Amino acid sequence: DLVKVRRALLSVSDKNGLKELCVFLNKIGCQLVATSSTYKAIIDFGLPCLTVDSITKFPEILGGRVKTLHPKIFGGILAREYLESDLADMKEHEIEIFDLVVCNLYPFQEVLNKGVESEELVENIDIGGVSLLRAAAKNHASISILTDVKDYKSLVENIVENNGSVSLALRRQLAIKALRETASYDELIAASLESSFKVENCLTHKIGPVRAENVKAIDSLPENICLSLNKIQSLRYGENPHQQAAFYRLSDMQAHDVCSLVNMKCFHGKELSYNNMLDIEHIIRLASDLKDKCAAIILKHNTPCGVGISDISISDAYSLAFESDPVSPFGGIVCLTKKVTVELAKKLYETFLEVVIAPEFDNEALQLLQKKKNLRLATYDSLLPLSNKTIFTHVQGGFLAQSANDIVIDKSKVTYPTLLKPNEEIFAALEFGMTVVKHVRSNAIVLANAKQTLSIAGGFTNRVDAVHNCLNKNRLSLDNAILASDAFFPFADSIDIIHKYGIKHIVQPGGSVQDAEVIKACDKYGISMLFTGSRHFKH
Ligand code: 93A
Repeated sequence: DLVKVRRALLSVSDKNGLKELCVFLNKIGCQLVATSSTYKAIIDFGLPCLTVDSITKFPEILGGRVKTLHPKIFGGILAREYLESDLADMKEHEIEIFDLVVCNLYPFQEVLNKGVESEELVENIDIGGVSLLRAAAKNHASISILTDVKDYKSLVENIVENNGSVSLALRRQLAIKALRETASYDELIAASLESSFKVENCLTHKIGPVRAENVKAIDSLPENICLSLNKIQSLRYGENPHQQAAFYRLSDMQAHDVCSLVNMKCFHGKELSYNNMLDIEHIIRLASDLKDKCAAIILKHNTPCGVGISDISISDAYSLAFESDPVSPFGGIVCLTKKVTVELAKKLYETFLEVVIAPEFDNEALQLLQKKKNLRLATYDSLLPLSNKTIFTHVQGGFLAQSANDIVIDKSKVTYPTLLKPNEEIFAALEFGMTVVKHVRSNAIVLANAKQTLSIAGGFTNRVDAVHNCLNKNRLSLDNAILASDAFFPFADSIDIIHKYGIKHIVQPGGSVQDAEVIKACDKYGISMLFTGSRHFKH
């Protein structure tokens, strides 16, 4: 299981720690072979080294695009010393074995941070280095692969411990690390090219574990951003009349827009207020998640208070949204995903609303609604998908940034832990409930059926109070009602309450240490529960 380190290939962009490593390798009698600038550095350390060219008898070409891509190099990395036929090939073609590859890749992230042109960015896509990592990782039975400067020390210690050899355990760990590096490196390149070419990617692509979970997703947010803000307008006042306020917009909206205020045109009514703008931001995010449906959303104070979807008409969707909570819409805002008809306009006219936003308004509907001088009427061009967008939240002296919460339910993560499973109609209600609860301030609970919310409770500091509040204020029939929770139930106590109200279906992310207890309680009461695996905190 031990592999002696007799010959090493070095090709590193990051030269940190290189001297100490090479001094050590030289001391144990390991021959060093390196690509051009790595070779120069090693010679400058006063150590013996061979160039890759002297092995391949072929110069680096295309300005360095082809350096190590040669059978004399890759044969030496991929050969299995325990296989007769491999050894015969090596002999025939005069290829010598490498026992160690030290390679870190072109610093794509650093170049990206400098905000260079895409041509320079493309030049920093490493090809040979990625292949070196991949080949050495594949052949970890015979070779070690070092890619992170931080791991040089562990390798040296391992070699000392094993009298000049590397253990299989370490070679395996290094191989896994190298493969993770190539995966996240490629993900970063794909994401940056997608945003620099400013294309909306219409090809389906696999959302693998790298994209969903890898920390690189966070690393791919920029290191430095030069925010340039333009003052669009002064506002009458802020959240309260004694606060001053203005609306600023990023000058480069392409990279950062989140579909909100920016592509929305307010064409009638009083000037938009600070609170109107915040509410519009939040209602449009929820509308984006329902953009393929005929949906009506009523929202107050950043929180939806009624959501309806209909197969019949947009007017029907609004009635469904209004029905569950006819009190809260007073002074609220409404967003529709379809054209406002006269039938709907008549209903909207009956309530005091601050803003109505829709893709279009029927002429007759406009005539009626424009009679209300103060009511703001607005249109939007399109509801952009939330994916690949960065969301900024202000704090004093800075911003917090995160990528948009662009999933509702990731079907590959869904599990059915209870004895009873939901049928198709119930699944539709569970999906709808989860869509809405995602946009309610945590801790949030939503009661819904497949076409409307029945009750929405949010902003609670514990889950059981949210459950209580939601069930208690519901005034509609609970037939086929489902309960959606934005995060897991920490205890089974909420399930006891849910059962008392006769709810038979729950959707929640799961992931609590008490999940087993929660599942047991559901099974005891004949409740079906779906785990989505995706939490939707909204703070
Ligand atoms: O342009 S490459 O993709 N072509 C190659 O064949 C190749 N081989 C190694 N870049 C290649 N490398 C990379 O060069 C390594 O990943 C490393 O980052 C860098 C080291 O080159 P130098 O020693 O000249 O600085």
